[in-house]
Amino acid sequence: MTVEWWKKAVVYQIYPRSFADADGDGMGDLRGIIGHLDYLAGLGVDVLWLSPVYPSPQDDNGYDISDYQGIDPLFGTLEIFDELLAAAHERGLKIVMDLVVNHSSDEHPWFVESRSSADNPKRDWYWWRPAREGMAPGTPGAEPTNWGSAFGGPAWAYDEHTNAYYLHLFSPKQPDLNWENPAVREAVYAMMRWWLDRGVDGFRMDVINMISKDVALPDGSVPVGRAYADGSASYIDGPRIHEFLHEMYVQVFKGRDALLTVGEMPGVTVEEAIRYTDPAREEVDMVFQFDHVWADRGPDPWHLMRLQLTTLKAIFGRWQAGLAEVGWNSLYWNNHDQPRVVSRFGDDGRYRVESAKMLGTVLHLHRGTPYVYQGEELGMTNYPFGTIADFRDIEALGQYADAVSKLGRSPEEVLTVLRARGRDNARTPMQWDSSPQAGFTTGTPWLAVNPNHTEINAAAAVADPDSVYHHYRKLAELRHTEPAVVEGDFTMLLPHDERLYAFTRRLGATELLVIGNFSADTVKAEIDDAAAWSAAELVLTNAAAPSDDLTMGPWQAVVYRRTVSW
Ligand code: TEU
Repeated sequence: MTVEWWKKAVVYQIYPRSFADADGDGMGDLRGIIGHLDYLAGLGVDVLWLSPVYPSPQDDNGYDISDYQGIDPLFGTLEIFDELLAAAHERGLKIVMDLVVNHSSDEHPWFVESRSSADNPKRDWYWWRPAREGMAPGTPGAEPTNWGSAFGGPAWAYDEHTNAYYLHLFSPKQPDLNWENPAVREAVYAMMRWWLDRGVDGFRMDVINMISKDVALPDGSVPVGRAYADGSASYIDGPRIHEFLHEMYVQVFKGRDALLTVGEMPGVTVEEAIRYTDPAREEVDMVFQFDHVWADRGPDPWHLMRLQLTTLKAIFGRWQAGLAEVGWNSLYWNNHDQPRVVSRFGDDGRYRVESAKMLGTVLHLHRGTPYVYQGEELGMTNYPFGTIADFRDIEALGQYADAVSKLGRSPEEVLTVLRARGRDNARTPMQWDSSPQAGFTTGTPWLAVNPNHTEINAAAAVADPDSVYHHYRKLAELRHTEPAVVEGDFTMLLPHDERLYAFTRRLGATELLVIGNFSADTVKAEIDDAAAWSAAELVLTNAAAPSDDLTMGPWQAVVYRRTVSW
């Protein structure tokens, strides 16, 4: 049986506005990416996923698209995009686009038409509903359901012009498209084919498990720490989701080779993921699940909770076992919505380099396709945010407003959580060198550069053979050269250990042992066969070889390989 190419691949996510600015306007752009393709090829990754570069009012940094078939002038032009695609392909790098079709921008011509009158042919392309029965339209509580939006406030916006509400699970500038309408689906598929014909290599599909809604739109209940109800039971893995994704596969992907599709799916369960990624069902290649990035989220969103390593292991163990026979995992610590992993699960002080390498090792040695988010390969850290004025993210600002103004939470308790978990941590400019704006821009960056760029930057990392960058390069190389990393089965060891993360991978006669120390303590790995393992080939580590009883130093990671005959 042939192994699909994307099982052997490492994907690198670029958040274009924060990657590299070639024209000095303080915002990253396509020419900035072109200028750093050799850096990416040097890292040994196979695929670049670009966060949205389409025309957009930038209410949610491009996840609000007003033209699906163009490039925002902030980033360049379609001609420059074609140049980027060709230059990437020349270096053996594929390009995957972000597909944001749960919602469009309210400035997209489809929505402009839809809101223009109640009998416009595009009216039904979005979710329009009258006010709640017996309530005056436009008054608080008159929304058709009690759902909150992800970015604070209600999930419905009142439009005086036609005296009706439209649904927006995210910002009011991101109205949800109505996938029940076949014309919407056809328009989306045609747009996707247009990009594939242009030469792009696949799609990362934004909140794609939310496109099918329960048309009854029932109310939800209000969670702790939130001002509005959670409606997600009506739109996560909704009634027609598998039908829609299979239809998309048939209409867009069937018969085309060498593509990659990954569905971003907040709240997806293992059971649903098996259906989404079973090749026989023809839906998507893999999904982004959220369980592990929600593992340090307590019942109250405004109380920080520390990660329990046993919880994290139970989550990954469940996903590894669940998709062992059918389907495929994607693996990630970071993306543009998550805080920096070295600050979150590692130690961004004394053991920054060691813990960044350990986290990379543990993740990349799981079964699944690993994703690296820009700067993760440098061990970039969270930003030292001060007040709410330092944040730009619509989510941070909206949730802060709800928590402080509507729920009376103290600004300081909310800020404590936003500083640790806020999305802007991921979005500070890429740190290329130690110069004043980190080599990101010659102008004023749209979001402040982390002051630690004088120490943490790509130029320094590439020059230092012991850097996090070179460790990530070795992880990509190991995936390309060792089939057991790609295809080996997965066995979790030491599930109850709160400091060590250990597992084996096995393919035929090859067995790998991976151990990561999630602490600054020196800890002995109490596994069967420790003496034999420590005599095996040490393929990769971030420190000196452990002693012959597998005693792991602070934040140490090891990968051993041996040949077994039973
Ligand atoms: O994110 C989906 C999503 O669920 C986010 O709300 C995420 O869980 C949250 O921000 C974590 O704090 C996708 C995109 O990745 C995100 O950037 C967009 O804002 C969102 O969809 C709407 O398009």
